[in-house]
Amino acid sequence: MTVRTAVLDLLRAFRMTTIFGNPGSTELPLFRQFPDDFRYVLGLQESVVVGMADGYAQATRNAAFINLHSAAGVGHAMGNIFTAWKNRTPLVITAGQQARSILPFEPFLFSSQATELPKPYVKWSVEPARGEDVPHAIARGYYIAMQPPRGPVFISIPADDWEKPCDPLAARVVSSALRPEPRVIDEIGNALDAAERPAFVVGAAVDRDGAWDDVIRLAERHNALVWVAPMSGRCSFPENHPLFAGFLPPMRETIVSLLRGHDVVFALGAAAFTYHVEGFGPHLAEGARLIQLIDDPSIAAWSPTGTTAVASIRLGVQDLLARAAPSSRREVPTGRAKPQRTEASSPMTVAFLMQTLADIRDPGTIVVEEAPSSRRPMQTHLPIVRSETFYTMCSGGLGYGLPAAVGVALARRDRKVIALIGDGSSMYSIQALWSAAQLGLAITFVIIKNGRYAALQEFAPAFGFTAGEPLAGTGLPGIDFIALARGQGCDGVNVSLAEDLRDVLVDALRRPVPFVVEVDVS
Ligand SMILES: Cc1ncc(C[n+]2csc(CCOP(=O)(O)OP(=O)(O)O)c2C)c(N)n1
Ligand SMILES: [Mg+2]
Repeated sequence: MTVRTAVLDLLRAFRMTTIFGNPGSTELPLFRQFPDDFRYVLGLQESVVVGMADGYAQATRNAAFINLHSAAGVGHAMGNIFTAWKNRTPLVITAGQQARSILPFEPFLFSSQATELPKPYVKWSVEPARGEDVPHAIARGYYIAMQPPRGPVFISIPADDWEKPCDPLAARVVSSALRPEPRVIDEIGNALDAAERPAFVVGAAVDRDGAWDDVIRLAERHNALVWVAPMSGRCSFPENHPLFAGFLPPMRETIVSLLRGHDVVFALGAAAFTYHVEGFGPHLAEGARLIQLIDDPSIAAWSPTGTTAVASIRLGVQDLLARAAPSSRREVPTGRAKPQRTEASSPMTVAFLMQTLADIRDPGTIVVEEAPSSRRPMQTHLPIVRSETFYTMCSGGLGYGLPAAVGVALARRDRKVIALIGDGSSMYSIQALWSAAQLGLAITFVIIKNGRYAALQEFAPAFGFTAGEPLAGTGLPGIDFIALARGQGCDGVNVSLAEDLRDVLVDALRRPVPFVVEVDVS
């Protein structure tokens, strides 16, 4: 047995027979006699590779295996490694290194401090001391990546290691979902029972942990309004439920005001809170008490206030449900008002685009979004109503959504995937269209073309710009997304008239292959 055959056996045992990568010389030895039961998914830039793997890992609920090229490949990948870290996506990232015997001579395309390069955005990083230790490093990396809170790990592998003889290594069962302490569950449960007007704030970890149904039951038991935590990467509560209240923005004062009147705020699988702009004063209105259930000890440690249980969200909520139901039922609070229908206009609004999508999509359709200024109208007009049907990034780093949609679609060939991507966002990793075309995935890419970085322009007043003051570096004229798509084997069509939109989208969603719909919006 060689390191290569031992690693391939381990990957089989871990159900990681899809390798996302972009190869270079130092990685080639892994692919000698590449076995038939493995599949190599090529991304034409390393940010695409990691974005696809992230979507795939989230949709399969298992770590994805990545192979990058030495320092240069890890460098290109770094933005989406940061995103995987924030998304808490389990990834086993390997990268080639030059052969050990020439490392003293600073060889071409080596990585001088390979394990330092991806830090601090990996949970663990190693270059094994001996070639024969590589299988153990990959197994250990897999278990670490899968331990909550999940995340990426990094293993640097010198090129000559793959042929080294070594012993086989059997996969193990490592169970790491933790139950909360009963004492703390009692404290949280008592606070919920005694609350007059409780609110839940749900974050991505709820859906990630498979706690969707349990959280609905808990919210219904307590008649609690349910808010979405700022910058959630997944949907964790049906957005058409009567208890659904809406989305909290990443702004301290606004959160305080939106949650005013609630005496107990229960953050589930969510930081309390993620801020994007400077804010001052209390984090919650006076008299309100924060309680939190989170799988991330680091978030638990920086929470400014309240009682926190660090545990599996699913097991924690099940423990709360196992308590006796509160004797007196509160009145049912009023959730978010139904949005007003919006009218067709010329040019078309993003709200009209989202409303049209909501009218025609099947509720089981998966939406992957990266369209910063379109997010508000999407949240209003395109409700997500089922578990595991919405993905965006928790990091804010653009260049994730387009490849993530490809990874999600690869994992879920049973589903239609709609990628809602801003014109600016799509250009960070446009090569993902090529992978989608090669893989024949049924993705509808809706490119929201406003010709600019609108989110930055909308943000400018917060930094002292006056209305209408020009903002450097935010115009995006002259990009033809249909040409870019066709050049990569993917067909597409432009829509500029509101009256054409519905038919174009219906046709795109019926296609069994990827298709780009470039929508001109105001
Ligand atoms: C990697 C990275 N670079 C830059 C930014 C800053 N940024 C935030 S929103 C935005 C504009 C995105 O443009 P587009 O996708 O067209 O969406 P729009 O704002 O027009 O809705 C930019 C550049 C970022 N978040 N991530
Ligand atoms: Mg734009």
